[in-house]
Amino acid sequence: MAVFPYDIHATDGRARTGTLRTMRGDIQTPAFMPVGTAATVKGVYMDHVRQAGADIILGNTYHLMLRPGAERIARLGGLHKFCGWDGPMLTDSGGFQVWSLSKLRKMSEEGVEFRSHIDGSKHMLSPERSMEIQAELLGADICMQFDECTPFPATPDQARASMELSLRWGARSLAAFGDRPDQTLFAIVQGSTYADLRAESAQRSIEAGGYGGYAIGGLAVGEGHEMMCSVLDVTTPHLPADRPRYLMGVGKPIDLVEAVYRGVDMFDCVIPTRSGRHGQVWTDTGPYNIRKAEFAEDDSPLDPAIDCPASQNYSKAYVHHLIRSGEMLGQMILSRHNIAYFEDLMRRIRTEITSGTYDRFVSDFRAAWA
Ligand code: PRF
Repeated sequence: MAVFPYDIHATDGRARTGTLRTMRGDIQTPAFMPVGTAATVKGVYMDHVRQAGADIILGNTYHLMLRPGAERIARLGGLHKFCGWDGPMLTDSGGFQVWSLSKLRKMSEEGVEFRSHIDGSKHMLSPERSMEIQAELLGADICMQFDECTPFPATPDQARASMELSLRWGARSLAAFGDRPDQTLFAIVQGSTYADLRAESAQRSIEAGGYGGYAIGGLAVGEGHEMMCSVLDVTTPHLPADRPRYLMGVGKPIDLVEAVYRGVDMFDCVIPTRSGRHGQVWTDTGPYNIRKAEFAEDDSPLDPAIDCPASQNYSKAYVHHLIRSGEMLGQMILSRHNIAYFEDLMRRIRTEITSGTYDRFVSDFRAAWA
């Protein structure tokens, strides 16, 4: 398989900034990937996702295999053509979404049998089927190994058994992925909150050989911000310095700032679009809700500092009115603004690392957030 070139331009403490070069274009890191679960970044045109500064988006095996079906997307020319995003795309392998969304799961060494959360129909995911869907049928540029996201809390024995299963599924994912010169496969490090297991999971994934990057899974599952930071502290030092590191399903702006500080390069999260649909506006001091009465006659733009039409061209009063009226344009404006805010934050993070001033940026950000 391909191992995409990853040039690290600057480091500052453990933080790094670089460029991951895929066949469909470059990804500037640290990078935030908007989530396009159902072949759409909900409520935002792909042009606008790109304009907001996203280099890569994420798609989901689980949702797409159920609807419209992975084979159908393949017949229609693959996921990029289907949804109109011609840049790099990463797909998650499906296990985590089965675990969080479907009922009647049956886990075995082979994989997971489950019923669709949409119509109750029966399906199966295994490392082999997940690789077929991600690499062959959807055509993702970056595919994820099939894994089990260890629930929190887990005893050391439960965490080890789950980690061992993910390592076996990782080996099967590697074998099934095969020889794909234009696509790459990332490992997923598990091990719950245990430093020794995180180190072992990283080490054995590296020894398995050939992964193009390393994800950190099993976090943001209820352990809390402080614990997540402690787990990152004991995990990133065991990952290869020359490969991208991806913290799955994270997070709020403060989580991104703290994770970059600990050496993470890539993130994905539904927060900008999901919370936008509920009226939330993200800023450096945290989110606020535009529904609040105090914005009813506030004629100022959402955020004049963000270079995005949604942030600059509509007043808080107008978006307040749209959201209160249940108008879909309100949700679209906020989703677009929030993505632009997250992408702007990543740009600022990259600039600060390049300047060697990331420490200072982190202290200021923590103070403003608190
Ligand atoms: N594994 C996979 N996808 C994920 C996770 C994981 O552990 C998480 C954990 N927050 C989010 N998405 N495959």
